[in-house]
Amino acid sequence: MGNDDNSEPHQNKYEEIINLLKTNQLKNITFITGAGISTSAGIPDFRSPNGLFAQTQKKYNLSSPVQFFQINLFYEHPEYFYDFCKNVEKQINECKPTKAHLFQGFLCKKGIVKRIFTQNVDGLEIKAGCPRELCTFAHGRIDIAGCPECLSDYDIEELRQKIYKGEIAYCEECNKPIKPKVVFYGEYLPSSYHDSFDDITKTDCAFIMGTSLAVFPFYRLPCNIPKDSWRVLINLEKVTGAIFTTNRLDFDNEYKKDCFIQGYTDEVVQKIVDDCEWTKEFNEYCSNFK
Ligand code: CNA
Repeated sequence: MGNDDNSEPHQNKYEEIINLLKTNQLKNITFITGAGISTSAGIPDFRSPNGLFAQTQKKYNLSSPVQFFQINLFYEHPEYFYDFCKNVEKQINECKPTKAHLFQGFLCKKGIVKRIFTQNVDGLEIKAGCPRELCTFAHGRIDIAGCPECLSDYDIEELRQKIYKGEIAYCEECNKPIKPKVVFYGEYLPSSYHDSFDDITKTDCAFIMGTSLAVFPFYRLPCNIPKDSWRVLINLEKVTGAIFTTNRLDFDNEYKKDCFIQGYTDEVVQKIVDDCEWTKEFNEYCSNFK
């Protein structure tokens, strides 16, 4: 774990957050997460050099990296995504939660989590013991299925069988191809995202972990956190999200409660746990999910 800004104000901010956690002064924590928290479980992210964008663009000879996840391409060539699912869906279902997921579950158990907003579709939050009602899967889930056009539900087991047989499932209502309910570019976010959005304005500390904050409208979430609340980014690189908005992340301003901790999410959350002197308690929590 390192930091490209080792200045005193930065270290002071980190120590203040640890002190607030240790003394139970943060009671409405929000998590804002992305694919980076699941890479150590074996699930590639989108934008890293060996991520899914690079893999799919090459395999399907696409003109742009995001094209594979465009809804129009899916309607034209559902077989591409079915082929992709055949390879990754089973693998994702067998993955275990990472330390970053378990940290979220651990804080939920402490009763200090307001909400978990994730862009991830792997559902590892649930496997880490985070209560379903606290989780907002902003980009859907891979383990439920439906029609992207009329939104009617479809049995995921039936879809899995079709995928493995190399057949396409079509909606009985509108004849569009069925897919797992993961949100593609060009699709609306689930209503649960809008229903829980207000929780972001009630957070006293947000941990933003493993995301490039590049996907609209999710990247706006940090901007809606109250100005007197903490925003802690734990990521391999510094990102600031939405460009044309007010209240952007600004780690270099010593007067703002924005703190960047550069590193692998699993290592950083372990350091936070250790610095809070929660190590034994956290290990006990994690041992339930081996
Ligand atoms: P992204 O754009 O690929 O960004 C990932 C970010 O995490 C980058 O800044 C990386 O540097 C960083 N990162 C990678 N590994 C680590 C690590 N171990 N520790 C710390 N930082 C790390 O992915 P986003 O989530 O920002 O983009 C949103 C997309 C990705 C959503 O639509 C997701 O549905 C989609 N996605 C989800 C999964 C999943 O469910 N696990 C996997 C791949 C893509």
